[in-house]
Amino acid sequence: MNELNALAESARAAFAQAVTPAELENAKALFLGKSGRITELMKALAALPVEEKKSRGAAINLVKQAIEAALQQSRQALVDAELQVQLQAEALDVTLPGRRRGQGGLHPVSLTLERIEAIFGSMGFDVADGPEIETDWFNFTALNTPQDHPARSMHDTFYVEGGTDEAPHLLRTHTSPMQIRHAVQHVKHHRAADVAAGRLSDGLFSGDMPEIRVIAPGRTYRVDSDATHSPMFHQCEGLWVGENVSFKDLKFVFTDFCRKFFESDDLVLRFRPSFFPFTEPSAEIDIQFQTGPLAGRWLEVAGSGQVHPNVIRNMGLDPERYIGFAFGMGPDRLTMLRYGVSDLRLFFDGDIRFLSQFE
Ligand code: 2NL
Repeated sequence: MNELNALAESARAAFAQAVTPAELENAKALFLGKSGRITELMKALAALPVEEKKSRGAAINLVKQAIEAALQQSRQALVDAELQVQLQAEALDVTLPGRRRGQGGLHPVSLTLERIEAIFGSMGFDVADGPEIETDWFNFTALNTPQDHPARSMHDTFYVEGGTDEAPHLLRTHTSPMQIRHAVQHVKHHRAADVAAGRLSDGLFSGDMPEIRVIAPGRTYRVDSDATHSPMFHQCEGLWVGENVSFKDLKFVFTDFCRKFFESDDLVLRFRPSFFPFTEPSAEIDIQFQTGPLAGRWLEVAGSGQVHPNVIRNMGLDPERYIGFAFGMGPDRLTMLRYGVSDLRLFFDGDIRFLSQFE
């Protein structure tokens, strides 16, 4: 290798060592600068004879071009390396799954209420609605509850501001007030038709009217809080009033409901004598599964009874003509039975890990 080739080689090596553009430009100065090696070689030409000057000059030019090409290559390499570093730093992993918007869902107790409404809806029941803050007339008096009944005490019922001593306001302790309101409206509506037709009636209504068939689902409140009681809980009551409505209708309707709700055709019912101020006679309803994890045990699911004549009167109806039955159940408990949940409080803690397991 002659000295010119060696010079080109050492320039390439110096350029390749440069890590930054500044280092590269310093290396360039050593070879191509004003007092660099190439310039020195050019100056030395002056001392040579004419013939040698020509060939030597051409050879130096070739080396100079080779060094310039090497410099250009190294410059490009530094630019490429810098770009590579930047791309690495700003890299996006486009294969990461996107962040989905959370999908909401119905609360398990709401799912139960929807099922109850659908099943009773298929049997011709309307769905009543009404206020959670009630007067004591709709919550207690209309339901034949004596003035001195313990349920009326501040120990059991949440009283709220806004009422009077004669008509206190409270958080409804059951869903019955919605049924009383519904029945009163129903009777008013059909009495108006009677009055318009010239059959004026005073006092209790004993004219013609379609049957009252209604369920009343919703939140209810009692002063009670432990592992199996929440101060806010749900109830769903049912009411069927007509001229020939009897316990056999109650048994048929409620059996059909339970078999549909629990999707169990061989489920059986048992009626046990009980007492409620608003029904006479009254009965607890127990169910028993024949198959599955709960088979063989009697489970209490509802209270029921024939609507008390005083309650029929408070709806504005004549109990000599109209009669019916009513029942009340706890959707919270029905939800626990259906899904095998053992702690009521899970429904009201609002823990999304629990709640998102339903549907
Ligand atoms: C229970 C008991 C019951 C009723 C609720 C009712 C409603 C009207 C008239 C008469 Cl408007 N009765 N409701 C009747 C018997 C029992 O519920 O233990 N519920 C969980």
